[in-house]
Formats: sequence, structure tokens, C-alpha cells
Amino acid sequence: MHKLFRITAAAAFAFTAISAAAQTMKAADVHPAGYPTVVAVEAMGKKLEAATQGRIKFQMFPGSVLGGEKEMIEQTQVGAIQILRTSLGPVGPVVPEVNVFNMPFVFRDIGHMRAVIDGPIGQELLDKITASPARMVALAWMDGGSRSLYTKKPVRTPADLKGQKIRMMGNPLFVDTMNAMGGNGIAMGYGEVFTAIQTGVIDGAENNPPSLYTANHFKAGAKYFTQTNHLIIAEILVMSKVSWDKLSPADQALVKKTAREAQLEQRKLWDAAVADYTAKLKAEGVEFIAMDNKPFFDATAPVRAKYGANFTDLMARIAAVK
Ligand code: GTR
Repeated sequence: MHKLFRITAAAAFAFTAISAAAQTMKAADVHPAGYPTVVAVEAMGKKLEAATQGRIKFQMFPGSVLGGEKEMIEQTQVGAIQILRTSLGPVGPVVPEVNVFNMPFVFRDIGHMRAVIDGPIGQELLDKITASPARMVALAWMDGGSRSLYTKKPVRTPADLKGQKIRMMGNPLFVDTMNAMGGNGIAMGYGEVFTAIQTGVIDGAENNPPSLYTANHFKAGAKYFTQTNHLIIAEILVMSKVSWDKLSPADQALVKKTAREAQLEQRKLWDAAVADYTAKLKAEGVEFIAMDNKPFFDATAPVRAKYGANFTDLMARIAAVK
């Protein structure tokens, strides 16, 4: 009896140890299958599965199937989603420190943004997210290129935006940005934009060419792409802190390593996707309007002054990065 008990207890212990370690990681993205972020994170998942001999299983949920970005951030915070790729835009209301990267024209161009996220400031911001009470571990950066306006009527100057309702991501900073640029900023989830353009609830939105193409917003009537490049918003890959804390240190190191590799892969895929989707949009009849964006830069100075007041030193360091 005694011996049997010992064997059963040992078996039960072994079972618990295995079942505690074996797990499925749910990863989520608003973008559809084939999008650079989705492809890079799927590759990360394959590496995790291979390195752990299937002890970690990885399941990708693309195309907003688990909700909009705001909802997915909430699910990540409670541990219902393990890995999330999100723009920093909707992270701002949860971790206000990231708003330094969410300000209009805070980066000179994409090269500048990349130099900043690849250097010490980038690491500091990831660490701030992890250290914040948001219950997310920031693993790596992803590239979201630069965002420009797309509208039903052509826009060249801030005056052309007068009376136009433009969808912005859910963060008061962006509504202020659009209002300063001359339009009326309307906060709305990404998934609602198509119908809102089609039904005239809004007159346009702003994003990068791969998003404009894959979300089909041009088919809803936004045919003019005005190259304002007003927001260059980096994106992040985070893990739920609840789930992270359950990983062994070795698994945590593996997740970090594969996430950094995903960052490098996504950047390559991104540059190709921008060129590819820009060509596709042009072929679909979208008119790309090149213009002088200085009036938009000048018009948004009060937004940088208002939100940048919390980040004076950091903004000076960002500006100093070559
Ligand atoms: C895309 C970005 C998404 C999402 C979307 C939006 O460029 O990659 O994460 O933020 O824009 O505008 O909601």
C-alpha cells in the first residue's frame, strides 16, 4: 500500500510538472495572414515550437479575430492572449510614457525612427513598458513605417482638411493632432473604418500603404493618399506578464531571443511590403499626392509642446540621434 502510494504520488508529480510546462501561446494581430508582422511572428512561433520539441505550441490569430487593438491589449493584460503585436498608438492611454513616440513629426524620417529604436532610447522605452503597471512584457520593436492621410477629396494643405472628419487611433493625442492639422479627429477602432468611410460617417483616415491596401479602405472611397508622413509610430511585440511569469527563465530567454529575430525579419518584410503595396494601390487608381508637409509640421507644434512637456529631455535626446 505504502509503496503504491509512493509510486502514484511520483507519477502525479511528474504529470503536474509536464502539464504545467506544456502550453499553447495565443498570438494576435489586427492584420491579416501574410502581413509582415503576422509572417514574422508566425516564424517566431515555429522556432519556439521546434526549440521546445512542441512543449510550447503557438497559435496565431490574425485579422482582428480576437478583437480590435484596444480589446486585444486588455486581453493581453489579463493573460487571455500571450503574444500581441500592436501599434504604440493605443498603448499610450495604458502606458503614458510611450506617447513620446506617438507625437506628430517627432522623428525626422523612418531612418531616424529606426536609429532611435535600435539604440539605447529604444531599449529604455521597452523597459518602461515592462516596468509599468500595464502587465505587459515588451519583447521587441516592429516597423509601422510612416502614416499619411487618405481621403475622398484631395488634400494638399491644412486648409483643405477643414470640416473633414478623419479617423484616428484611440488616443487623445491623435485627435489633438488631427484637429491641429486642420481636420476633425474622430477616434475609432481599425475594424470600423471601412464602413465609416463608405457610409460617410468619416471622410478619411490615415495610415501606411500596406494597411490602406490590406484593409481595403481605398475601395470604400478613400482614393487620395496625401503624403503628410505626420506620424512615424513604431510598433511593439509584447507578452502578457501573467503568462511570462509562468515561464521558466530558459523559456523566457528563448521568447526574447526569437522575438528579437522576428523584429529583424519583420523589418526586411516591411520594406518590401511598402514598395509592393504602394505599387498595388497605384494600380488600383489611388492617387499619391506629394506635397510640402511643412505647414502640417508647423500646425502641430502646439501638440508637441503640450504632450512633449513631459518628455523634454527625452525629446532632446531623440532629436540628437543621427
Ligand atoms: C496599422 C498598425 C496597426 C493598427 C492600425 C490602426 O498601421 O499596424 O497596429 O494600429 O494601423 O490604425 O488602427
